[in-house]
Amino acid sequence: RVDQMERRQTIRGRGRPKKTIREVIKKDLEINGLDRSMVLGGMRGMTALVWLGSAVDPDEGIRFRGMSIPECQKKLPGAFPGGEPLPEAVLWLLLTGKIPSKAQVDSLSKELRSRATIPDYAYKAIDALPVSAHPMTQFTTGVMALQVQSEFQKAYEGGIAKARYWEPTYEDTMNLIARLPAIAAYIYRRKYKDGKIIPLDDSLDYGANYAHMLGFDDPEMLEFMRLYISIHSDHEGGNVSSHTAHLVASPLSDPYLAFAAALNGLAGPLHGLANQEVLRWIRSIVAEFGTPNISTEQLADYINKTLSRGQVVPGYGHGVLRQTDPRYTCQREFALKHLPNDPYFQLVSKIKEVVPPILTKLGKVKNPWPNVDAHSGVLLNYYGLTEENYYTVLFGVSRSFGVGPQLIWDRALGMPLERPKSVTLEKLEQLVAKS
Ligand code: FCX
Repeated sequence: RVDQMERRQTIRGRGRPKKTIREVIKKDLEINGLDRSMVLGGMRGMTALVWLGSAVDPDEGIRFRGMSIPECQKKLPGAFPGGEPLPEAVLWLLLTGKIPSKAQVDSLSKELRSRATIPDYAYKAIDALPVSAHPMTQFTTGVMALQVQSEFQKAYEGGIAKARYWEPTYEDTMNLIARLPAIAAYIYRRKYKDGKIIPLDDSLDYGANYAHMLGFDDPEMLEFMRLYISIHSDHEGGNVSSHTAHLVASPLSDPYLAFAAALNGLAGPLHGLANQEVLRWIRSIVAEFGTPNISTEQLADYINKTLSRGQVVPGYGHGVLRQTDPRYTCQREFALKHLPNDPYFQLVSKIKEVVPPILTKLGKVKNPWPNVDAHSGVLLNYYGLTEENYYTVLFGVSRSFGVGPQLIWDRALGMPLERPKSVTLEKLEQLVAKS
């Protein structure tokens, strides 16, 4: 116990309250080629990855193979004329860089359905966990169970040549993407409903089928799921989940192993879990005042209270973006069209007015604007998917559409093992002292 206290004390002494190296480095020092934003700033602003599918502009936001979200909405085939882009169309675009025809998208939908068989042991692996386990823990477990069928692992053991690595990677990726909705829906049904599996409907596309297997058949919800999966698919390569997948795949771990690791990163509250946190936070506001119809002053007080507790305002801020996230904007447009009078949507709109000036006033927040997670929860809640702890699973299914194609390209391009250099704190302190 004494030893334990000593260990803790050593860390505490080095921690944030003290004037440590972190504060010294914050003075924008550049020492011997070591940029503080790389070494101590979570590698912000460091370009270190090739990512084919998408790129994020700080002001304009995401572009999928050069196309903005409104362009995708205009040019990619939907389930009906003028409908939201089908996720399969986004997958085709991210993988090939080309805009598919409706017939090509339909054939991809069919192919994914044909690959969607789930081995019984994957359900059993999930069943081994208590129902109380967080849905993301159950999800990663299900993905790890699917890994048993990895084509890449089999091919590697069989001595496949380097030039052909991408082929079994392609098979694994397509199988994984195809199987995720059934695994994800099983977790939802098991944790929140009667546990009965709703089988895949051969007449439905990917997004609609996922909603259907969860137990939702309202055409508006099916359409929202198509939009949801499309906009959550990819966000260039440096975000935690995408980068994790790329990193873990770099020593030739197969797509299942890489994607399970990515999910574990997505499950962090500063990344994909933020969508869960947003709805939880909105509910706490409603609980505090007994109604979502609150005044601007009441809302500002609540936001300040959140900050004074040392917590972040979930759904606001971003590592790269410096304006409102276009993924927020397109969800807002969807809500304005379909649920303009929903009191939770109206509260979200009010939050968007009140939060940015408060965060700006703090003087340290680089982006006070809403991100994708600030909006998705109220839409899902409106359509009856009220269990916010499940929301990151939806994000996870969607993220496979961005991560998967890149893993195929990583192998096709022969991308090397990732191995950046680190530096000890002592060495860093010596460099600072000398500078
Ligand atoms: N509320 C309160 N404080 C915030 C904040 C917020 N929404 N956003 C940033 N800050 C704080 C940071 O915590 C940091 O404080 P510190 O210096 O005391 O540690 C300071 O402002 C500077 O951070 P900044 O450089 O602006 O932002 P980062 O790149 O470090 O972090 C995230 C970006 C997204 C992690 C941060 O804005 C945040 O915590 N937001 C809330 C959680 C969230 O919505 N995450 C989802 C992001 C995204 F869309 C996704 O991945 O899904």
